[in-house]
Amino acid sequence: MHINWQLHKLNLKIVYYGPAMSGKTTNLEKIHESVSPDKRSDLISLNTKKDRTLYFDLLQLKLGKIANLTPQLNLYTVPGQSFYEASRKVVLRGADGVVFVVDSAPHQLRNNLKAWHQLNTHLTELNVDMDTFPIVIQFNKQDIPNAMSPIVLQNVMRTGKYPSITAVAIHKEGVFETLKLITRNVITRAQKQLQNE
Ligand SMILES: Nc1nc2c(ncn2[C@@H]2O[C@H](COP(=O)(O)OP(=O)(O)OP(=O)(O)O)[C@@H](O)[C@H]2O)c(=O)[nH]1
Ligand SMILES: [Mg+2]
Repeated sequence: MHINWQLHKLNLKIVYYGPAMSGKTTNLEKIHESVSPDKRSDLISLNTKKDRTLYFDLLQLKLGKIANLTPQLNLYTVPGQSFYEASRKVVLRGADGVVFVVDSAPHQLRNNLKAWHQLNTHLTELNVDMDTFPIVIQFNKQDIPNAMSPIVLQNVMRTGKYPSITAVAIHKEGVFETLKLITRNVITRAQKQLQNE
């Protein structure tokens, strides 16, 4: 959270994290498509030739005022491919909340688990208290044949203490539900922090 008191601006950062190809960039593309241009920035994507995220994507959204401040949401994605671990950690720095995008394909389970454990490690290293930090789990790609059910994924990945949404991001299903939930949790936490200042 960063406040510019002169401009009355509250900057909040939400990071979409998860294994390669789980649909993180697709979430931002769908939000970008659906929000009117006066309330959002362009979608900035730094991609490889094959459309894989190279460093991050960024989309900024304007929200209505809270406590005389105009909040701006900065939505980032991390690159999921395993060799970009250092970039993921840089993008996570300063996050106010995380959406963990799960790929529900059974053969991706190992990659989901690896990414989830890595997120936990990075947040711990960044001194984030995982008990109070806003995290939403998105069980994406529920449309594919043999998709693992959210309940099974939740049990295997032990994500049960965090709220979750099922999604088919390519069809926009669950994309805004996820965004609303993480935004609500991030704003609630920011308001508490502002009251304590
Ligand atoms: N069937 C299906 N495909 C999806 C869904 N969401 C995303 N995809 C597809 O999965 C592929 C990868 O999506 P991206 O959004 O680029 O994935 P990413 O998580 O950003 O990948 P990295 O940038 O490499 O980490 C694309 O071909 C998407 O169209 C979904 O809900 N169902
Ligand atoms: Mg991507």
